[in-house]
Amino acid sequence: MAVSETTRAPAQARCQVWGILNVTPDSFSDGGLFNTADAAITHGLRLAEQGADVVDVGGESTRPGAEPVEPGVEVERVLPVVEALTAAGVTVSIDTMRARTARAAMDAGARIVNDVSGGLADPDMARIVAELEVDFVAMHWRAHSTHMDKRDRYTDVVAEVRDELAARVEALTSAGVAPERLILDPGLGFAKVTDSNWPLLAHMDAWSGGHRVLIGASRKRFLGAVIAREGEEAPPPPEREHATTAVTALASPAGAWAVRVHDVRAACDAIAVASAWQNAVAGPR
Ligand code: PMM
Repeated sequence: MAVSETTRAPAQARCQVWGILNVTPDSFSDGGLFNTADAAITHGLRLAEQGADVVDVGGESTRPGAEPVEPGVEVERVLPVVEALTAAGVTVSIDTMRARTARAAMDAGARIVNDVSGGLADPDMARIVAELEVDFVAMHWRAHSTHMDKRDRYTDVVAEVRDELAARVEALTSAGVAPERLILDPGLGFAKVTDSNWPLLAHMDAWSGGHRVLIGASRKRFLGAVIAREGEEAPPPPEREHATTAVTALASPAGAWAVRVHDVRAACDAIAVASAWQNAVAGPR
């Protein structure tokens, strides 16, 4: 099935906010901060209190150059966190490329699978997601983190991402995943170092095929590159927060269904401002 033939995403009141929770020693922005189950649970609860609709729990870094972790280590890192957050009523997604981790997280109460490889990295993923009957984030992905930067080669990035995502939609729906369960993500920063990211943000409708869209721009390199002062190094990830919030304010009225961010409060504020603006455009003068 071509992406454009799929069910249009249901309308929603406002763009969702997904809070990032990496239970890892080495993620690019929050690596090492929430490396114990207790610290991660405390932070996950804080993200929910701040307004996160979903807390996205990951146990393996996907930053450029990151080496994979042992599957057992990933499961050990995430399971106690997923259990505690879901027991507290938080909606959890599991950020994993492994079907085994996805299933274990679902058994522990998670409700959504977020796979940065869109089901490419693990041949069992599509079947497991079809069996589980859960929402699935299919991100655009070309290679593992160790060598993805070399795959930032496009003639027409929007058309190529559209076609490569359409191939994932085809494979996933053929395996039994319902099209309305799919959330597409352009994979900002994944095989896209700097300039390749912007056309994907500017032309969401051209590659989404009417599916819900998740945007994960938070604190990434391409934002550092645009805000760098002349003659200076790009600011480090925590100093890319204002740029992230600007992306949220623009992505929400452009039709993003959700943003995946480190600073939930900032994203909620940006979405509230964008919504008030949009309502005033539609309302009386
Ligand atoms: N980016 C990272 C990890 N997981 N998942 C989705 N769906 N989209 C993304 O852009 C994305 C992701 C990068 O690492 P981080 O967890 O440190 O932000």
